[in-house]
Amino acid sequence: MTNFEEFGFKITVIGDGAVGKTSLIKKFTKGTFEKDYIKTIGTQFSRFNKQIEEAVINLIFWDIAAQDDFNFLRPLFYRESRACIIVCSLEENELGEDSFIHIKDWYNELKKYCGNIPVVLFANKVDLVEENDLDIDKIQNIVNKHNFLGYYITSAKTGQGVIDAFNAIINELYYKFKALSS
Ligand code: G3D
Ligand code: MG
Repeated sequence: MTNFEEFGFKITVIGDGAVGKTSLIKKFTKGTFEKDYIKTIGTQFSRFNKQIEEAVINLIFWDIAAQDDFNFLRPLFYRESRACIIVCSLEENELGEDSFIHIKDWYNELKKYCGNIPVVLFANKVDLVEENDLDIDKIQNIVNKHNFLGYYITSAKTGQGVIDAFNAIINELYYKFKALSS
């Protein structure tokens, strides 16, 4: 009989409103997940299980609703996060541009509550832009500046890049904690 090892990871998903956080999580979990929206604390969480090698990974994604009313609950939102996904939107309008400028603010908040946990950047809504015209240097520079693990170009609408992006951060956590536990 195989002895399955179990890991549980909380991953927080942050970024400006309407960049696609909830849509990305839905796309990755194929909508088959258990979903709870906690209106009172402005947070949605989604559970998802995945098997890697001989291990079962229990994931819980905490998806911030970014309402300022809930600032006092930020410590609860961030508590015990093992990794973080910061989402911005590539769309060429104020929402997209602001979401890029605010990456540093989200990152600073994360650091305040979680210290140095692994962070990946998802640049979402690529379906709304001409991919060949993307300023990749601008994205790479912010990744280098903050020491993010990397960036992924995604579309929650078409699914482009979504599975690979989530799997990258999950694999990173799995191999890190597997090494620690053996
Ligand atoms: P949030 O959780 O970050 O606030 P949502 O963002 O997931 O609620 O998405 C906000 C809006 O953007 C939604 O539109 C959603 O369908 C859309 N969206 C999310 N990801 C993508 C994407 O990759 N491409 C495109 N074209 N749209 C996307 P509505 O109209 O439902 O509010
Ligand atoms: Mg949302």
